[in-house]
Amino acid sequence: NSGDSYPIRTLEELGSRARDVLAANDIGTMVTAAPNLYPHMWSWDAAFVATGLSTVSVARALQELDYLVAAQWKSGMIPHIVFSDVPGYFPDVDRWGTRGVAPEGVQSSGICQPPVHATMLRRIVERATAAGGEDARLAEEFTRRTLPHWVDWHAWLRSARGGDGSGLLTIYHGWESGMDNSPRFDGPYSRVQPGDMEPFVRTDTLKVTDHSQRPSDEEYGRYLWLVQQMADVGFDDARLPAVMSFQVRDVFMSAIFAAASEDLAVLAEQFGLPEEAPQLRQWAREFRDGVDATVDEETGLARDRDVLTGEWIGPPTIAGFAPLVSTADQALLDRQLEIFEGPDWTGDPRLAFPLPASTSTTYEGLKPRQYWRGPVWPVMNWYLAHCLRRRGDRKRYHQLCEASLAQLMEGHFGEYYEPFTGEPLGSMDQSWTAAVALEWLA
Ligand code: 2M8
Repeated sequence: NSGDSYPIRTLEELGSRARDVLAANDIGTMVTAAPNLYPHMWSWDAAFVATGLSTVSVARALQELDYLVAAQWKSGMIPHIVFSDVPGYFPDVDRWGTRGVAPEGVQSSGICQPPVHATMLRRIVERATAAGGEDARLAEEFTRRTLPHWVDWHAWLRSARGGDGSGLLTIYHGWESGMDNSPRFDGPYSRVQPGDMEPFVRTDTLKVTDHSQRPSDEEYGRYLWLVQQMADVGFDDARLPAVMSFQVRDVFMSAIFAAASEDLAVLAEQFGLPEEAPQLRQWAREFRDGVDATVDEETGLARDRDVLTGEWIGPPTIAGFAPLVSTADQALLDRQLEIFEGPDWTGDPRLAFPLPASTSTTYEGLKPRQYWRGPVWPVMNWYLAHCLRRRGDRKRYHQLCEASLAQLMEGHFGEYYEPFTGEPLGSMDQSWTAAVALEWLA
């Protein structure tokens, strides 16, 4: 897509380039997460991509969610990757070993990702309803038809991953959090000891040739070992707690679940499943409280918990702002916003743009070029801003919008950005970056 003039000069041009990126990554059945590095559908990427697409075509946006929902497992789990036939990504479906476990005809991974779907669907429905006509009709038809699937997805999360009374969801792989190598997981991963497994060759480092932007080989060994542990028990939810050597109560995913359960309750009331709403609202309350209870009095940030050691997880990462997504406690919200805008986060004067990095910029473990260890992620900026706007905070939405658009004008739709220089890193033409550019412009 790239065109030949960088940086982009006008917002119109930014929008048209973003649409080009999504069109170029559209292989018909799905919009792949990125053209080269990620030639498949990722669960939470697809939700963000759908909302971006809905600014162009509601029909195409719903098709994206439809394709994802068609891959739902019998248990209710929505898998984190739905594979296309494009080769070149590792681990592929064979390495996952999900054939025979995943539904007939579906090629998928065997883990999940953060449940942003209901929140994004609500956004699409609101946009389509405002537009009226055919868009409104399609959104209503889609929502009525797929609601039971989204409810099953939330019920699976609550029962298979969140039934221990903590009000937090447990993940069995860092990939489930979506923030793969965040320092949040260094402690839990340090206790994962890979045993005998098939050798493997990474493909990500063939594509992102500056390897310092990706996780290390040692980290990948642990990632693959966890896949092996799950495959050995046939991805049986009931057996995972006894075998997995990585188990973390993920605070950010839990906040997303709380917010999305509320959004799903609203959709259920509007589109023919009102009897599900009380249960969904109950889950929203339970997980909102679970998230609030993790906040460290001293730092004001929310924390994950290592299930296997019972320890709180300390590093100051963007996940610490989980209450911005879900809390109903005004004092907590105010404190979090003060930290968010303070010198350790968006108020750090060294930043290229006042946007939240994936770890605090004053954290000693900050790696400003490495994936989830420091770079700024455009998709996170928009998601957090969206959550603030939902609370009625238009001022902060507009501040984040202005900073994000300024960042994106460099024109590459990077997967992530160096916080101090604004250099695009990881994959270029990343779909969810283009999608949130369209949301900012909408
Ligand atoms: C990254 O994760 C995948 C594994 O799931 C990878 O590195 O191969 C993460 O940033 C994740 O959050 C994202 O959904 C995925 C696709 O963009 O890439």
